[in-house]
Amino acid sequence: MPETGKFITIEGGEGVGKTTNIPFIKEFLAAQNINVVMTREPGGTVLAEKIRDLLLHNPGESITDDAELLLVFAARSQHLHHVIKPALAQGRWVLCDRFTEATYAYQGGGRALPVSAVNWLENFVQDDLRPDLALLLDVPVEIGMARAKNRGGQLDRFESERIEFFERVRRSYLAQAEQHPHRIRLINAAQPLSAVQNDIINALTPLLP
Ligand code: Z5A
Repeated sequence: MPETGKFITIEGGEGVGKTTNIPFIKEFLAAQNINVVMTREPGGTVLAEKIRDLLLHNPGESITDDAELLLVFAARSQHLHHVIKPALAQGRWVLCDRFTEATYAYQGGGRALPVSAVNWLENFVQDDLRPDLALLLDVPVEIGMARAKNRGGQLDRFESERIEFFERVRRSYLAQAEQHPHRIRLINAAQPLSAVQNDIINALTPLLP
């Protein structure tokens, strides 16, 4: 039986640099002969991408916070079953743009839903599967928002939230990193990109074969 692959996620609030750093991580791992399955949440399967579209763009009626939480986990269940678990079982590595740490941050922190509900759904949908490593890119909210704004384009349902929402998201992420330091690596993403990428390499290196 092949060895199980590693499950790496990249997390953080608005404009922290996830999209910027994902190709860098892929290339770094490829240079170590590690072929990575790249995916994202919400999304990663046909149905989960449809759910993403509903969540990010106004579907024609307001979405309750509870429905938002349940939709996120419905998409995650599809994603785990069709993409993540099969890849890991084949010994492949998976690099996922956001995962359940984002649910704690956005639905638990941002929307102020009970963390116990997120935790129950996490156990129900994932059993004991957790990322081997979550790279948490962190910048003060104002910096992230300014970066995202400079990038241009239309704001989605989440990006249209007020600054207090993103402050709660950030607080939740930082609290999670403190609670699970063995699997959530906090990276100061306000540094120049080369320093951020150096920290990413340092976080990934202990997992290399
Ligand atoms: N969501 C949820 O609510 N619950 C969940 O469980 C999950 C998700 C899984 C998906 O958005 C939304 O779903 C997300 C939460 C919700 N909503 N929000 N917000 P997403 O993940 O697809 O996209 P995003 O969060 O909106 O990411 P982003 O705004 O695209 O940011 P980013 O990818 O982290 O940033 P970037 O595009 O790489 O960088 C932004 C700019 O900064 C860009 O111009 C870069 O060139 C620049 N940059 C990057 N790094 C640096 C450094 N180090 N210095 C200077 N400039 C930099």
